[in-house]
Amino acid sequence: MRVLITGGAGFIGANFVHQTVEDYPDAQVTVLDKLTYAGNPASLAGVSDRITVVEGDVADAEVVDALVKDADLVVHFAAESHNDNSLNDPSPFVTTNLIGTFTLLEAVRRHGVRFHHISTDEVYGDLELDDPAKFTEHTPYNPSSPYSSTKAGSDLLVRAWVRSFGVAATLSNCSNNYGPYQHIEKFIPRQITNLIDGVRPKLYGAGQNVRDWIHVRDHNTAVWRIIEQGKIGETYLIGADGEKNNKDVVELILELMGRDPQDYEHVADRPGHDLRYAIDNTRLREELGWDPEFKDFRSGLEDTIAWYRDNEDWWRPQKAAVEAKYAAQGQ
Ligand code: NAD
Ligand code: TDX
Repeated sequence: MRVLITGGAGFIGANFVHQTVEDYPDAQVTVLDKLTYAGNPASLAGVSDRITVVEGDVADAEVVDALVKDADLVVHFAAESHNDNSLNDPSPFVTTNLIGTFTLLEAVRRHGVRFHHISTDEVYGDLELDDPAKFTEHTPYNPSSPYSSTKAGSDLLVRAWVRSFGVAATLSNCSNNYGPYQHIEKFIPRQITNLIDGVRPKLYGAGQNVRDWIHVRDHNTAVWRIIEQGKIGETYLIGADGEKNNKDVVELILELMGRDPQDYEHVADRPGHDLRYAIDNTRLREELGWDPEFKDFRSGLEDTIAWYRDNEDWWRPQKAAVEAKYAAQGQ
């Protein structure tokens, strides 16, 4: 099986590459990645002799066509992924998330290649804090940010290419991931690395916003399950019942790192900040029999803290620039 993994040098993609090499020893893995600020070849160092890495843009039709032609399966992770960046400059979000997905869809259509599209629960907008509801596969799309709206648009392109052109695609929309190799601009690794540096964690607004945390390894086992057993044209929601508000997460990180749980600061809130995400994973569990491995957030977080402590070489080169950018916007 020849697998083309787009965005394989990013957080979830790199973890997916590691898991694929481990669990599918016969797979021939090619990574297509533009190596933007978020792509780090060091995340693939341990498997570099087992994979081929091509530096290129998913919106470049020529590069994409040549790689898709030689693949049996495309797993599409590549995206601009950070909400805060999308508020500062939406342009690369439109190009990568919309044009990039369109370019891949045209190539898999031409060459009859199986496609799996990786997306986010943010396409559904947000829920009220006191609403017992969760997102399901039938929740109407209602994205809030330039990031989530371009992801929503990319999902709709995939659905249309399935219906109109018979492309063999599945889709998955996952909740917030945590784990190794996550860029330090993101909430959890930002606070862990701040604490390693003796800096207080930064909570946007009052910290009441709720995210539904899942370990990246569980996201990726679900993706493989959908690729192998999912129905073509269908969407599966991926989540592991991990709802927590940001304040509780910061307090837990502080506690696990041996600090006073109240020793954090409130900073400027994100404009348009989604209140709450929550995934109903019934379909994935009941139809595909998937079950997460990391059921205890506390121990998953402990492992993640240990990873950032042990891998300072991986994140240190980016820390000063990330914090300077946040400081300039009062965050
Ligand atoms: P990331 O920002 O860590 O990685 C993105 C990768 O894509 C990087 O390696 C980057 O270099 C690459 N890339 C960006 N633009 C490209 C382009 N034009 N051509 C080729 N490569 C390009 O993102 P992530 O957190 O690993 O997210 C991966 C996917 O999962 C995204 O599609 C995202 O929407 C989705 N997702 C993420 C989460 C989460 O919690 N992080 C949750 C649900 C869904
Ligand atoms: O310093 C911070 N302080 C803070 O309170 C940062 C960076 C974030 N936050 C808050 C904002 C969110 O409520 O923490 C929460 C999580 O923030 P992010 O890590 O930026 O994630 P989020 O915006 O929820 O989006 C993430 O999950 C869904 C990924 O970045 C997306 O790619 C994915 O689709």
